Amino acid sequence: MKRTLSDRVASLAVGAGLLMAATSWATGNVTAVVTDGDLVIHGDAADNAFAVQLGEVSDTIEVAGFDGTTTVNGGERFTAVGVTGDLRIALRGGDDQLNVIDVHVPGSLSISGGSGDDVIGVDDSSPGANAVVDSGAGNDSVSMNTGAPDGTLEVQTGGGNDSLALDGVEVGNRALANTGDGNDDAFVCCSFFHGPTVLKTSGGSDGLTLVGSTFDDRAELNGGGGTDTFADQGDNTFNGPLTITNFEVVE
Ligand SMILES: [Ca+2]
Ligand SMILES: [Ca+2]
Ligand SMILES: [Ca+2]
Repeated sequence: MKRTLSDRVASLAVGAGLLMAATSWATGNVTAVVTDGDLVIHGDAADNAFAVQLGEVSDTIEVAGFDGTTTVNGGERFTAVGVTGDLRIALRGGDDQLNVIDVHVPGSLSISGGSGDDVIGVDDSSPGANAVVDSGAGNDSVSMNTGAPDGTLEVQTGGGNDSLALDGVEVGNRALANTGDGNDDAFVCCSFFHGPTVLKTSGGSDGLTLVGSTFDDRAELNGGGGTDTFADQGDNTFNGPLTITNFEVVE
């Protein structure tokens, strides 16, 4: 489901709130470089808060700290030109916040959160190839609203009590979402999975909520260990074989 303008304004208002909240803690320096057509971004061990977004000049991507506290290459921002391949981001240690907004690279998108409690949002951004997000250890929050329409999607939130939201994603090929150990919440809404898809919540007592989504190929929903709850909120379509296992409570 594409968000309406009013939804986007509302989420921007929420984002502005986060931005203000971030001023007290966001710190450190992020390095960003274009190498062989790939935009490669590394956080440091501090609590980084930054955005990667469509630049004001066409065919550019801008990397900027939320509030001037987290620096980029020692300054306020970095404008990447000549990105013809992948976008690769490693947040590394610290409690990081990353927003990827309106970025469309020809290659793949990969984000790793590393240790720390990370908040990762990928909005209105789709790679030409595959998308891989791994938020690592810590209590992370990952949200995506676009997916990988022509490729594969792999989202892992690792250990810790995580929250995962896939809202309006489209995946052209294979998809895997795995919230790992810990007591996690996964929410999948309004999405299209054209290839074989696995949604698993692994160890810990987790919740999986599914609504308004279409699975064109094989689908596996797996709660893993712990006492897990599957909430089918309706309007889901399974055009291939469906397996639901390890959910002790079905709502
Ligand atoms: Ca993490
Ligand atoms: Ca987890
Ligand atoms: Ca579980």
